Amino acid sequence: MSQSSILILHGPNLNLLGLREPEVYGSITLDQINNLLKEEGKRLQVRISCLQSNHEGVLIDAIHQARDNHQGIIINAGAYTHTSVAIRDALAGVKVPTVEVHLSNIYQREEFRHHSYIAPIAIGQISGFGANSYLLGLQALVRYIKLAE
Ligand code: CA2
Repeated sequence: MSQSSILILHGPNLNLLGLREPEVYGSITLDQINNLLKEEGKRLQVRISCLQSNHEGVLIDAIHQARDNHQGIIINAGAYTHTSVAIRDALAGVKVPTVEVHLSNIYQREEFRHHSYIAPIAIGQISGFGANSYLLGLQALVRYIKLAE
């Protein structure tokens, strides 16, 4: 059987990781996180594709394309987590199993970050473990996909 393919989506401002506000989001860069995910992908025998965008429509187009090209999605939608019905609708529409991840623990932060439009349509959410949130999310997603096969 051919390898599953996982799409990693990073939302707005995550390109600044490691370059600004290290006290909130740590010193790791987005490239470093993507490299860790690719290494973990090799170990788990899945293909990893990574995309960061500051534009809601670009993220939505990538979600639509995932329907035919990927078996799972890991998404850190950044601030769109708390605002975007459109990203939620796209994820719900394509029905590709999705794990929502956050570097910070969104429930320990401002009240407006406590609500996620994505959480109700995701298979699960991992929040607060820094870059490890992505790796834990990937492990959980791959296990979910393999159990469903
Ligand atoms: O904790 C997370 O992963 C967040 O998704 C990060 C978002 C925030 O809006 C969410 O509430 C929680 C913000 C990403 C912005 O990343 C930056 C990195 C460095 C400098 C400035 C912003």
